[in-house]
Amino acid sequence: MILSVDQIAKQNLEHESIHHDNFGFLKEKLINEGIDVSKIMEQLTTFQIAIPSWALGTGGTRFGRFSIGGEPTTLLQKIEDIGLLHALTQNSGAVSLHIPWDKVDNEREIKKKAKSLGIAFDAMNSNTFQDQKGQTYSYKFGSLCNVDPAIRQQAVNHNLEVIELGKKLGSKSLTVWLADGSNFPGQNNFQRVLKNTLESLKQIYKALPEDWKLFIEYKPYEPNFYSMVIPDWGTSYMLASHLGPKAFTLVDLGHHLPNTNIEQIVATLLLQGKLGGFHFNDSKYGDDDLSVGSIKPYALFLIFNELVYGMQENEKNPYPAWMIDASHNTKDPLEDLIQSIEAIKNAYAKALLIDQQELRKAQASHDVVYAQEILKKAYETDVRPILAEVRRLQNGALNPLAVYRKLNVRLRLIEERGKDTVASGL
Ligand SMILES: [Mn+2]
Repeated sequence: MILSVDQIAKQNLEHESIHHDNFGFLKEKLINEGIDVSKIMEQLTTFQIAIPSWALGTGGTRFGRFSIGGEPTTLLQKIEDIGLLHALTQNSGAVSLHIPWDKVDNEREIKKKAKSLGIAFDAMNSNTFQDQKGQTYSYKFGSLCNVDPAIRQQAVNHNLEVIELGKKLGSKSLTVWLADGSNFPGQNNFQRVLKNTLESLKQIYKALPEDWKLFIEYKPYEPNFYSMVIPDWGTSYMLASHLGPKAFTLVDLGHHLPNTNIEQIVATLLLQGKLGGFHFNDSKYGDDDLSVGSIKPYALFLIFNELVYGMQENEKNPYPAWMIDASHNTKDPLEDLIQSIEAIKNAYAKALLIDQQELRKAQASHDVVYAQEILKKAYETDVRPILAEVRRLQNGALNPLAVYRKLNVRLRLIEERGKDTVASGL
């Protein structure tokens, strides 16, 4: 299924006059406050968020999985679904593949389909946290960290294959997330597994093309519950620093213990030029993979405040790679992704409204109250008319969720693909 520009434009007619009033009012108000609205709109236009191929089916838990119907079963169908999202939102023009969940046996066709829908290939994701059919060695006791060199080599080789595949597709980065760790004290020698991991990563790093980046993700617990080999940003940063200039830390919002000050981590990594990428989601307790902004929208805004500052000030930090990393059991995955994209842009747009100059002044004069008020003022501005206008100008939907529902997209996908299809992945 493909949504045409005309179909979306026709749906926009219904919302157009209210939108026109809302946007006009907000634009005038912001201009009166000295804000460069067109610059903000430019920044929002170029902002593209990658969609992981595994977010297009209903996510499973270890207790059960409830298919929504019409789920994409092939990579071509997954790219088509991202095409639907991109047509509506104009901000999801990239896909992040997961190997071996995504079967790429027809590269040419896949590249052609992606190109026709305006979709680029973002980071490749390797998987050494599961055993695959026919695999020689098991990752039950770790992959890149394993005490057995043959198991480590198998895991390294898998990553090298993923790089090769990514080269063919036009990807420029590899994300490594390791489930490696231990469940009980004494199971692992902490120093040895960390050293093994670094040595394995060095082999992977050596195979990276010149213009590629390696992203190292961290996570404090789960699936291992006593220790993880890369539990925090400090360990990831240390590994990335040892590897060299093409290696970076990747921050996944859900991979922190409750109440961690993620915005401070973001600031530190930016200062060091080592923030490579971002995985968006939200959580109440742990790695809950809830929709972005559904639980802690203010924290998301504060994170974007640091990102906006860092993207301006820290020239040696490359432009970060943005991706949504969430998986749901209860919502239509496409509706959920529309909500997530909107929440991310909402936080970004609000952060762009912050009066940085005034904030510096407040900080210099130790005016704590005023500093907080500056942030609050930006946060409490309803920026949705700006987001809608940016979409309209790019032929997207004024209200993506309303259009998705009005055109019965899910129903049409079920008619096309069947009720019982299950997307590959978790
Ligand atoms: Mn992640």
